[in-house]
Amino acid sequence: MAIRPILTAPDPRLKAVSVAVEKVDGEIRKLAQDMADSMYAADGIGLAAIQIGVAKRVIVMDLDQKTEEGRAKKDWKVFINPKILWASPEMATYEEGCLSVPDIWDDVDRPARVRAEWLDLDGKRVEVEADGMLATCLQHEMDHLEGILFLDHLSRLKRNMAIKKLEKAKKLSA
Ligand code: K2U
Ligand code: ZN
Repeated sequence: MAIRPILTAPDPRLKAVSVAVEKVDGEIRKLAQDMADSMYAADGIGLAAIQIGVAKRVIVMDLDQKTEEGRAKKDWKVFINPKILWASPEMATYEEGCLSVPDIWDDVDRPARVRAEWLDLDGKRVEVEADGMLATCLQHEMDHLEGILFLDHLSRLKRNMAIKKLEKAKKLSA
């Protein structure tokens, strides 16, 4: 159990391309637990390992809606070495935010449905066709594994304005 600090943009470490997990072992299970602890502490619904500074292709997610008392049951899922096998031509738009891009939200268009595969914490291969929030969040987190933030999908003007706001916030909190 360890809540680890979440990197916030601008930070060159968030641009790293994460490396594949060779073996799903105790180290990866501890990393996944720390990621889940950090995600819940920040009230997020997803987190990529790079967001806590670890450039490994690991994502955790808990899309269950929170109740007043917080999440009724912590039912987080782990996605190791995720790959998108197919993406629909139809697109969907969600207002996205990011624990690494505090206080900035904007609409992002992404394929509405994706077929993806990954390894679970037992090292077992899973393949699912996802739509809705799972499709969006999975694509958002997989962008992180390539060093891509949702800001990179916005217009140059919006992205530059967001970076300026983030730089100012960092200076004020330094
Ligand atoms: O990478 C992340 O920080 C994960 C996002 C999950 C997400 C973002 C966009 C679309 C779907 C899922 C966060 O965990 S959830 C958004 C958020 C952002 C800041 C504070 C709290 C929650
Ligand atoms: Zn994010």
